[in-house]
Amino acid sequence: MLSHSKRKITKAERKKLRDSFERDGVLCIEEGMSEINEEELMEEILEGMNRNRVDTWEKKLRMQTLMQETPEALKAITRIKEYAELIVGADYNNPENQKLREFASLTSFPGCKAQCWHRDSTEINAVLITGFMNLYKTKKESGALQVVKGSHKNIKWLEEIKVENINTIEVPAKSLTFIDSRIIHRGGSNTSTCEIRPVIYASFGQGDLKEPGYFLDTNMSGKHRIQPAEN
Ligand SMILES: O=C(O)CCC(=O)C(=O)O
Ligand SMILES: [Fe+2]
Repeated sequence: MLSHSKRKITKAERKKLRDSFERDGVLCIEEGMSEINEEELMEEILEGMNRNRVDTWEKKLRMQTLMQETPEALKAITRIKEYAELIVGADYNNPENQKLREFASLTSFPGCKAQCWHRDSTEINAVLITGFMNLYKTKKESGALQVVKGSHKNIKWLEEIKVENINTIEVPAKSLTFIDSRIIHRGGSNTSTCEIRPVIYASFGQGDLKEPGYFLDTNMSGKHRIQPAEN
């Protein structure tokens, strides 16, 4: 895990981060979004539920909305972008792989079932990174993200998921977790009786992959991109 006080880092530290993201396909930055106001974002999620709920997964108790470019959301995108720029590899030097492709929210409520295990993209050379900001403290019981570390490197059609390889991303409020779109993962089940688990997420990368939903408000299309530092 990277601590958010580490945003200004040396070249060597950045290489270490990049190597670890390349190896694991996942990287957590605890409290990396600490200066973002989660109440403002929650307001925007609730407005989105009225405006444009998209419910792409289980129809019950897991809600997905498109995010709009409100001032707080813009701050959040900027922060996610800055961290992404630190950890992406050379594949993102291609301008076509730098654009914001998704900006949406997912909220699970008590009783929400786990998603099926999936990769957001099964294409071997897919270039797409997603940063999830957990608005609140997230425990396994509240439906934390679960990942199989390293699985982005070995894409097979049928795969056995071994319990010992599952990493459950339990994090403090306002943490940021990046995944490579090829990693096996799922939103977990919310077995709590009274906790919701809202996340907002932004994806940057290729826009022509087959599988991702590409949830992005049309107003934001083409407006944001990562600009990775020299590798
Ligand atoms: O809920 C999560 O953290 C993961 C969501 C996800 O993987 C998806 O919607 O594709
Ligand atoms: Fe996913």
